[in-house]
Amino acid sequence: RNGITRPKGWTVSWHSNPAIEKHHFGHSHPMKPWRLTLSKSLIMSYGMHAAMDTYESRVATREELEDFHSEDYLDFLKTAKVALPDDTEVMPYNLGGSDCPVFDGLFTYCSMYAGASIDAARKLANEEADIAVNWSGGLHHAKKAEASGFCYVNDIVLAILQLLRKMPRVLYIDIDVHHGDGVEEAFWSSDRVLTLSMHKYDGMNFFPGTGDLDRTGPIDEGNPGAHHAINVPLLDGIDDEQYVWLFKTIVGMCLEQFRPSAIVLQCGADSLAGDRLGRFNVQVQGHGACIAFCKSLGLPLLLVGGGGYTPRNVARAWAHETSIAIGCDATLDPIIPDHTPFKEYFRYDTIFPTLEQILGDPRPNRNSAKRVNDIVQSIREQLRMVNF
Ligand code: VJV
Ligand code: CA
Ligand code: ZN
Repeated sequence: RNGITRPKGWTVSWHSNPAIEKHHFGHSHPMKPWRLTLSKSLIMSYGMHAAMDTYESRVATREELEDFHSEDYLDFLKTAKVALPDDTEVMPYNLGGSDCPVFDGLFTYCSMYAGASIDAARKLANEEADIAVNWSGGLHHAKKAEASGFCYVNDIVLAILQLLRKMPRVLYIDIDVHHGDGVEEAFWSSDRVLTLSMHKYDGMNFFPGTGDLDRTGPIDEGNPGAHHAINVPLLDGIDDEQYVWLFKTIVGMCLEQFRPSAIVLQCGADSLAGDRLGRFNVQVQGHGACIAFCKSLGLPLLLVGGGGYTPRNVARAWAHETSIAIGCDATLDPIIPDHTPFKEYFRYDTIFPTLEQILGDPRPNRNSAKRVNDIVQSIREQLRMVNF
């Protein structure tokens, strides 16, 4: 044990349930809920659970889900049957394809990760926690009446709606390698939520194909949501230095102009180097520096998961980020504890498996210094139109 103790005057609430982790999207589907088991075992082998208030995730109620999703979509999601191999019938709501398959227990899976984000948001709204963590959430592509990109229910939108009951303004930040289109769309016409997503954007070639720099909100002037969508389109191979500089600079500007009452941070781990679907060269240190920066702002902070398709790297990042939330990152032994279940998963990369060392073929960085500066300049001008 690293002797991790509960920080004084500081509460982190941790929301999880093994029932979520046992679901399967199907053979060789990139989304693997057991990456949550791997993350949890790493967190617990460091003894970090002892420093948090731990809660078992529960299913969201029908009423809670209807805060965002349409009744007909929820009806279908609840009753959808796993297709037989010879069944070619297409399902509505973008369900049943290879990205969003219908699998055993789908509705329980969705309701539970949503229930966890809703509970986490309520802990913050009721001032019962300073940071609330739900690594099973962060499913940012789900729409009001449509599944999309491995996401069926948008727990982030539901959590933000909870926060808005008590707080005037919420800043949403999304460091998943994909564009946070579902959250952006849900609050497109609102001036109470500022959405900021950093993602790979390459015309229509990378999912979901939206999130260009000039998509800043509704274009009809007078719509309260105008200018309240911030998009940071990036190219392959961005490194820690550029990524963290962009993050701190842009989030800093958002804070000044928008003065949020709380921050919701989607910590998608597919922006890490070596991700099966991602294209960036961000390390555990850089990814974690974004979480540390948000914590340093002293606002109620909701951390949710998201993408992440190289499970051993996902577990490293989210264990490291849990330690940042608690404030024990500096004292954590970088060598992964010997008694970690599934230790084999961390053996492949290094001779001495460490928490922060991930394997990633260093991709050439296609982001020039000029490009990065131009992005900041453009967002600076956009934010001049945003006033709290
Ligand atoms: O690019 C797409 C859509 C297609 C149609 C479906 N085929 C399978 C892939 C191309 C246009 N979808 C993306 C969705 C990414 C979702 C990311 C979610 C998050 O991280 O942002 C938040 C949790 C995509 N990229 C890769 C795949 N789908 C993919 C899906 C598979 C697969 C391999 C790759 C589904 C099943 C199997 N292999 C067996
Ligand atoms: Ca993103
Ligand atoms: Zn993603």
